[in-house]
Amino acid sequence: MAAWDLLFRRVHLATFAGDEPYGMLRDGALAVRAGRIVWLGAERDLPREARAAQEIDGAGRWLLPGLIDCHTHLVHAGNRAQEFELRLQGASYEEIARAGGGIRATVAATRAADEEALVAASRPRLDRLIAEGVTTVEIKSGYGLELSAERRMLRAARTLGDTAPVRVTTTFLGAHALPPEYDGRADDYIAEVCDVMLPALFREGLVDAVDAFCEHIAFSPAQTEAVFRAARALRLPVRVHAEQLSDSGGGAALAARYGALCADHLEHLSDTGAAALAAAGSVAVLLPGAFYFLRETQLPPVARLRALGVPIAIATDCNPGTSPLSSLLLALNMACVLFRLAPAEALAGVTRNAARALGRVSDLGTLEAGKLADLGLWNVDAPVELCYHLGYNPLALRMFGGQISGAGDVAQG
Ligand code: DI6
Ligand code: FE
Repeated sequence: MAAWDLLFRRVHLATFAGDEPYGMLRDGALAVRAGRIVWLGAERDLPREARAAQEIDGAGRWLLPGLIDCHTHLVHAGNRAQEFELRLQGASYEEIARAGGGIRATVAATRAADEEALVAASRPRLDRLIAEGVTTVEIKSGYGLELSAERRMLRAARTLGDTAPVRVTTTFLGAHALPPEYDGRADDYIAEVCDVMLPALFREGLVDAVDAFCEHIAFSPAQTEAVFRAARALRLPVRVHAEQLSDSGGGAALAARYGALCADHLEHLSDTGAAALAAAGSVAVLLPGAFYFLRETQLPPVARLRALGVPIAIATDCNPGTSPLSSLLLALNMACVLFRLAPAEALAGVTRNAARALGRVSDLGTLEAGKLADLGLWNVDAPVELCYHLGYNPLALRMFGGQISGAGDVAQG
């Protein structure tokens, strides 16, 4: 048999494949060749002739799929700490947005930054995710709101992915907010998004998916649908920010009609909306960081989503206005404590279901032979500990595409 590149021995596996919540396989082993998982199973079933160029003794640690943060606005300039202070004095997020702060403040800072500055400002956030075992990150545009600035954001996202051990998928979110120069002309801006910005950025290879913010402070269902039609014409998958602040637009159901990969936020999702997601097979991406930071009280309908079999993913929503969060581990904890997800559900939400939300489930998100060898080895007695600790990162070793990229105190032979 061909020699393996690397073999993990004496590990417990949480595969997130199959029906059992964690997909646990105790006393296991996992082999990697040419950047992919080629064998996994109980260690006692290792083929007698198994040979590997390198062996790692896991010493009873837990091996999980690399974590996936499937919703971020990680590329941006500046921060909005002053707005945080105002909100603590009583101003609401919507009031600040209506007064020209909010997203527009970050748009001004982002427009003023060149590509290099965007990369430099964003890299520490990405590094913090990587340090927690994240191997795939979705990054949206949406703070440029004009062709050249949206391009800089997406190019910065690609550069980050090309220069760090992480897969970056990009999402064009031109329909995030109305830029000030289009005040009172939202339909004209949407036409620019659909007819000029999206086709140009797509041709430049900068767009993997298309998103829109469907909300009374952002874009209407009709405007959102125009964006989806433009995406469909380019055969790009769509996703949506919907039912975050209100159940105003039925954005999730609309996205479902366009076969959306996922619908995100969803605190105010109606039963009809949930049923539409179920019928379309779309993932519900829940963002507990934004819920927490906005002191939202309306909980997303987790029980309903569960009952309908809608896959649930969890992400940081890393952004300067509503979720200045660059810890996916903390998002896991919040998903359990605030949204009452079971730890196995939360973890499936940053592995298997997050991969599905990115349309990458054939390659990523579970430990299965044939998938890419993006893995995390964790210094824990059980996977639930990834959700349990606050402010503690038990990552022992991280593997990206078969390469070890960040090792702690793990013995390597
Ligand atoms: N929903 C959010 O939570 C972020 N964007 C969105 O559509 C907020 C973005 C910001 O406030 O900068
Ligand atoms: Fe978001």
